[in-house]
Amino acid sequence: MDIRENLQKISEELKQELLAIATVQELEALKVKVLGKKGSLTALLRGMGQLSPEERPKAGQLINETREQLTALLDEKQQALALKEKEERLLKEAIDVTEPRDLPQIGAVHPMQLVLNEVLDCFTSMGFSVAEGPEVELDHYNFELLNLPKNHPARDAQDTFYIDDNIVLRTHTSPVQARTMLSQKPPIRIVCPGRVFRADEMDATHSPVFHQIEGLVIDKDVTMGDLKGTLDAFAKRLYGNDIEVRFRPSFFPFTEPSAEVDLTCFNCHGKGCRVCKGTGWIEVLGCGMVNPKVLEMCGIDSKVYSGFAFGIGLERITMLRYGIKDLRLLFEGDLRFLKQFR
Ligand code: 2NM
Repeated sequence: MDIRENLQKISEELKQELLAIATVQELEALKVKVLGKKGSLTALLRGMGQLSPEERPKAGQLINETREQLTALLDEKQQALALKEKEERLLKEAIDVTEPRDLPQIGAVHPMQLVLNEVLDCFTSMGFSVAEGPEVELDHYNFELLNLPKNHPARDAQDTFYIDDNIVLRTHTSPVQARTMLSQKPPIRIVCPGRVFRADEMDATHSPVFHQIEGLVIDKDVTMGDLKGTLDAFAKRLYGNDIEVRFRPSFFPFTEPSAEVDLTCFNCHGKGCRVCKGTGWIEVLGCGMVNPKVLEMCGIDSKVYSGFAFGIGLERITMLRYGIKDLRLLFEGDLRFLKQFR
């Protein structure tokens, strides 16, 4: 057969087959079939050996021209296919940015933080500063300096988390006050908020981790009257002017005399109900005049200076403030609970 006819035939066939090709792989196979080592066009090139020397240049030229044309056609198709495949892939991978999704849950300031902020505002506006200290504390500061001698029941391993013989998790924030008395000269007016630890079971009213705000005032001529006035102002600021404050005699090793302070029940306003166990009162804090022994151990001359101190349970006053009946709600971080304080 004439070379020209052969080339024509190969050309036509390729063009025909190109129309049916839909993927890059199919195209690759076609390319091999025509232009590859064993391809039809390559076979023509090989067959040139049988032509006469005069015919050869012309035939070679024709074959190469066809080869270039076919390569161009294949390349064109290759590009069209690549574009099509890319478009399909992009379409498949497309993200619908208008699709609704689960939004991250947004929390709220914790009710204890809200109450703490109010308490700190209250005391700083009366001239107190805020002092903080370590949660892991030496026995010396947590107990010894506070007139809690070695055999006192509050030091019992049942209540205290011991790290070793000399180191405990603080059971109150009073060691911050002991440290302050040792490092500062009177007058002293501080409140000490913080986390404290007691080896308790967790229930509706107890937790092994809880929070206190303790206060300390040391100056010349500080009296029980100053203590009562300060705590009265605190109670009214937090719970309103209608609240009544009751001082009951009590005992603490670090204060003498000592008192416990009750507020009228938020639930029944003094009539007596389940929340206040029928008494009409809820206990919120302990206080007293700082024991002269404590002043002396902390380097303060008890003949010149006197002072008062108090300890408030933050969980308790938060529950009172918002009518929360179970302590555990304050620790669980349940957003359904927290969102109510936004
Ligand atoms: C309370 C009750 C009564 C108190 C005493 C002291 C210190 F360090 F000055 F001696 N700080 N806190 C105190 C007094 C704490 O908590 C119920």
